[in-house]
Amino acid sequence: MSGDYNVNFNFLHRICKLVVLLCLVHISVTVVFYVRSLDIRFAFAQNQQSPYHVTTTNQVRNSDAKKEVTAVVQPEPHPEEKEIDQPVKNLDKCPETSPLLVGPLRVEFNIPVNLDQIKRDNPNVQPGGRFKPKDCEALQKVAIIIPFRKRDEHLKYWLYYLHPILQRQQLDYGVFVINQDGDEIFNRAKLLNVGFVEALKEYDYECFVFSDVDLIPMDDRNTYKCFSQPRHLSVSMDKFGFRLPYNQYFGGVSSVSKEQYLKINGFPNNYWGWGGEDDDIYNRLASKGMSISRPSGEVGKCRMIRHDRDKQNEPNPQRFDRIAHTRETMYKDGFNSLSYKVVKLEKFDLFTKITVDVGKP
Ligand code: UDH
Ligand code: NGS
Repeated sequence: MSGDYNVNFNFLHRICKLVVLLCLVHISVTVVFYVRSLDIRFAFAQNQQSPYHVTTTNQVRNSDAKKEVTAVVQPEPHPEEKEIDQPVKNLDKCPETSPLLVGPLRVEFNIPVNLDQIKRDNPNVQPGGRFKPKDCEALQKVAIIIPFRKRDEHLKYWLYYLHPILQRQQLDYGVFVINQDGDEIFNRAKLLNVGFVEALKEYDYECFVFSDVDLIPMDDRNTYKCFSQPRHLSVSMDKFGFRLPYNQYFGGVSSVSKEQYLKINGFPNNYWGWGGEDDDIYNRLASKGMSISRPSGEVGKCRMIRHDRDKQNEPNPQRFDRIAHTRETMYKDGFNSLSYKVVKLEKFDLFTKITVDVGKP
């Protein structure tokens, strides 16, 4: 009987050991699977939170691969950022003639204009009066220089009409208003020299358009750019009955390339008061063998805002004597003898205003 009991006990003991072993195996397997599931859930949660795009979980787990992944991980761009992040597109050159031109324009000065409205109407004009086309590379970088003092009403009309025209002409341009400080006698040509120098400090301009503040083109085909010869743009002004007053006339609005300007040592600095400085510029160009290019009388039509003679800009009695000697004086009076002080530089929405002390006669 005791022998039977022993056999049964041993058998039971073995069965129990086997059950315990099986339990242990079961627990181990469960623990392993649980830990693995935790790992996967953790990795998934990390993936969800990260702004970075990680390729696979396997790569993250392998510590060597992890280094590699860190190196190749790239921020996923925000949908709206995508365009900005793109490398600068290789734009095609703008066509020789802009397809946006409309031709003859209605120009009048009895409508009210205000700067806020002009700004709203020209949302693509950047601070300082800068613009460049976004779909093509402009053919020229043009600085527009306006000699100025106390003509704010005229400037508003100029900005109102010219910004839309210049954008349609697909130019890469900036508008510089060169404001003569103080109440000394006015010096238009010296202000133009200052504009040339100051504009070049800001950007690699290759063409300079010099425009009186009161002249508005009546046709957007009169492109404010440079040509192989210096260009006279205001060729048929309303005040002259839409004709040239004389053949050598180079006043109002004209353009010269950087190269043409430097060839003539810029413009004279010693024409104080009204008249003759534009004739001196003409003489300089002619003496260097250049001729004047012009648009047709039809395309070159423009209107002048009527006004009284400005104070401190009376006709210069020395002008006739000076223009008789341009060829002798031009090498010592001009770009190479220019001196002035910048008093203030202001970047407005639609133009850059540079106030300068140009001295006195
Ligand atoms: N300018 C000013 N402020 C002045 C003087 C001139 O801003 O006090 C600028 C302005 O850009 C002007 C340009 O310089 O368009 C040329 O000025 P100007 O006086 O030589 O030429 P404009 O044709 O007047 O403007 C000429 C005299 C008009 C007398 C009219 C009498 N009815
Ligand atoms: C000439 C002036 C120019 C002037 C032009 C038009 O006589 O400076 O008239 O003037 N030359 C001389 O006086 C030597 S305007 O009618 O636009 O004021 O630009």
